[in-house]
Amino acid sequence: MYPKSKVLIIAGSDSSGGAGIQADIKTVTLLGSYAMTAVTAVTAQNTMGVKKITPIPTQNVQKQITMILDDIGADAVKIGMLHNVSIIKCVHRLIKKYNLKNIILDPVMVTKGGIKLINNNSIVYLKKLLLPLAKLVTPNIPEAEVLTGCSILNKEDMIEVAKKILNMGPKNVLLKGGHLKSKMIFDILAMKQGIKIFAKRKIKTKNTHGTGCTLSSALATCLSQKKNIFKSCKISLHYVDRAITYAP
Ligand code: PXL
Repeated sequence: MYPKSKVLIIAGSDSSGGAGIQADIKTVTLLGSYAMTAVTAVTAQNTMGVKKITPIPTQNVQKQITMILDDIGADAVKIGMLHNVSIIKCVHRLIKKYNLKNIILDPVMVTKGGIKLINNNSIVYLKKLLLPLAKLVTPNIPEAEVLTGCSILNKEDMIEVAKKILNMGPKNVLLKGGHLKSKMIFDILAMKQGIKIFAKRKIKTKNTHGTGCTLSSALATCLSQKKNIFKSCKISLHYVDRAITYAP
């Protein structure tokens, strides 16, 4: 089948295949588009945890991206683990230079097991350089707390914090509620026009590794296929829900 659009993924590799670039390629492909990648770091990990993280030199990351953009082009860009300040600055420069649209920023910070995928200094640059360029940013609750310095205990806090992040420059914010301890999950979409809340029952499972990566690449794919923000969120959240239900 002819792919519907082209998606550039800038992220880290997860050897276990559940998260990172591997989850992204599977998602973009399953949703009918063409996946291209720039690898920022290689992790060695399995279901028990991350053993080693090796960053790719910035010049190499830059070349991966420019080779793609000078030839094939991209209808959307999914940004995941960027690992360090040098790579963040490089990605910022290239987004500007190529005037890239439909930037989906997953502000990846730590793994579920608590391993840092980005250092504190990087968070400053992520906020300053990349948040303002994003069409959509997709923090989970711990990431939203780091981005704003506010703590989140309930749905009302989530709405306030999503609005705060929106004021930091991105066009839209999808704040994912899976970390709250409740039977329902509320995901908050903050747009310039207002707030939408997606509610669903939490699925009791340990198989949530890679759900953030999968969601952000589903969103990038939907936006690259010219679906609007609300419809993209609806389709992508449903896709991840099904992926969790049927995870091996
Ligand atoms: O889910 C966050 C994440 C992103 N990218 C890579 C990862 C992980 C979590 O393990 O390994 C490469």
